[in-house]
Amino acid sequence: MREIHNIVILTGAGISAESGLAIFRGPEGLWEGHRVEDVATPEAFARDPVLVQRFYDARRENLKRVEPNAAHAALARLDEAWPGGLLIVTQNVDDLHERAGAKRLLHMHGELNSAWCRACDMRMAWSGAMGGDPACPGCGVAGRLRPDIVWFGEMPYEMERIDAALMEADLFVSMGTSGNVYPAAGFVQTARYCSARTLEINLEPSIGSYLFDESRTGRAGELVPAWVEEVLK
Ligand code: BV8
Repeated sequence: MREIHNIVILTGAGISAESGLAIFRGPEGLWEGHRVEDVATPEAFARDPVLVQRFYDARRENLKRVEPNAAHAALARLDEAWPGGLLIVTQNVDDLHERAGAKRLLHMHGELNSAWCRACDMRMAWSGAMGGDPACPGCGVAGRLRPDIVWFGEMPYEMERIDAALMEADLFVSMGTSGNVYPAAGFVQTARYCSARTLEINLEPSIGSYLFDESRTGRAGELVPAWVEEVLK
């Protein structure tokens, strides 16, 4: 068994499900209320910015009513205690990983609590509503703020840093993600190509489950703390 020094963890909506946040697919899924292309594409924003701002304002507001769960807490513990390399790459735009204390973390699809001014290109922390065309705190221009979120057709954030970590990884772990959305769904391939061990923890086998050396099915709130205890033993 190859010595494990560098770990890369990919998380998706499933890790926040037990905190009460909707996942994307399935009957109660986020997208069910809206067609993806109606709320999460630059074209949708150009076509109907009021609808898109309302969609994200509602999620930003809802985020204040939920708390991190045992899976977020376990990964924060791992981050605190793991002496080797660790990078938590989340597809989630919620702030539950950092509220649980995780530091070695990046949001490849952006963050709900961040605004991006299209006039001055500044990104800034934002916790209120963005609908109603507020002025940018930086340049003062009104109506040019958009959610700092990576929409479909847009380039995910920090892909170089992610690729570099995958190249160095001894272990790649995917948690709470269905493996539908690229380039995130392709990370397991890159990790395998770099001969890292690969583990999936998910409520059900994901689309790419066959690509993992090991697949554990169950709730993240139970399986992730157990896995972290194993690793830190
Ligand atoms: C891009 C922000 C160019 C918005 C998001 C290759 C092939 C086919 C298509 C493409 C391709 N390459 C690119 C595309 C197009 C597209 C894409 O992938 N389309 C899909 C739909 C086919 N990708 C893009 O447009 C990306 N940009 O490609 O740019 C490029 C190319 C190469 C390299 C660089 C750039 C941009 C995609 C990002 C879009 N933005 N989010 C917002 O949040 O509002 S994506 C969004 O959907 C999430 O961030 C996440 O990524 C995805 C949802 O997936 P999951 O998180 O996995 O959630 P899901 O509900 O699907 O699954 C939850 C899982 O949890 C389930 O399996 C369930 O069983 C499990 N679960 C539930 N409860 C629990 C649990 N597990 C454990 N415990 C529980 N309790």
